[in-house]
Amino acid sequence: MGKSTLTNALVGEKIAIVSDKPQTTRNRILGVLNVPGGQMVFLDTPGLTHPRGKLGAYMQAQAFDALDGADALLIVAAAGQIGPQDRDIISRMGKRKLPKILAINKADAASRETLARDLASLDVSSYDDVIPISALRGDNLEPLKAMLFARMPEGPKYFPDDMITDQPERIMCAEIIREKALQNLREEVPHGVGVEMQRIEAVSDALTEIHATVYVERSAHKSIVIGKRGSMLGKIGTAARMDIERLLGVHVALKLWVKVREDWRNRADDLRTLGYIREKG
Ligand SMILES: Nc1nc2c(ncn2[C@@H]2O[C@H](COP(=O)(O)OP(=O)(O)OP(=O)(O)O)[C@@H](O)[C@H]2O)c(=O)[nH]1
Ligand SMILES: [Mg+2]
Repeated sequence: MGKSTLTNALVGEKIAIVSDKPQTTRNRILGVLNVPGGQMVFLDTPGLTHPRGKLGAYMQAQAFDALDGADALLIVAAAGQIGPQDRDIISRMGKRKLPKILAINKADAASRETLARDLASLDVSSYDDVIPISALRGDNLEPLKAMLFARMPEGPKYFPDDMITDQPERIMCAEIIREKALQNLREEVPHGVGVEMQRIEAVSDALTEIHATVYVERSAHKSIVIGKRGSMLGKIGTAARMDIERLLGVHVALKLWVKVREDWRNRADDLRTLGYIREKG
């Protein structure tokens, strides 16, 4: 759909990881955008799909918890890829009593005809606005921001100007590693990847050492993640290190270990270790 790509584009910084694999986002990701005359806080969430297992239930809860107290709902669908499940969500969310905007994303990759067909086939009567956008190219994002801002109630400013997300650096580092795993691995392997930060240590002003463990669900997956003579882990590690260096602004020595935790996505203790803990409820 491009929810996280859109969140990053709206706040103007990379705060949410992105990949072409479904169910990339597992937590609610908060992003802050200051505009003339106000501030908007975006909550990027996992998709509203049907959950599987304990991690799936956690992800659903993250998405629904974010609805509580929201001032507006921005539903993102992908042009030319709107399936029965999307239609169901669009219609169910249409019943919510708050301002609702439907963004048809990936307009860059769809023809005018496809967009027109999508729009004609959807019941959007309960939505306040419908807008085609491209989160990737940035098309129509200014009008979208204006639409959202127009629906915002007046209230206190929640975050200081220099704060763009509430995620601690260690979580962002773990997410970057997971992103590189998602981007480089295939089939069912990436979905069973979890990253635990072991240690972040500034060894000097210019160098930080980071130790992290990559969890996988099966020993066969462990060999895939490590790759021939460590080639896959090296690729994931190098890509992650470069992004982490940009984030932290120092040189980073990144040490990755791979560990098998059978069925961790269904184990409460493992979910807790990896930071998948509900703050409420
Ligand atoms: N062509 C095109 N691709 C896009 C656009 N926005 C996102 N994508 C691609 O769509 C894929 C999914 O993007 P994400 O931002 O991770 O989507 P998401 O909705 O956050 O996905 P989950 O977190 O898994 O629910 C990535 O490969 C993006 O590069 C867009 O406007 N145009
Ligand atoms: Mg996402």
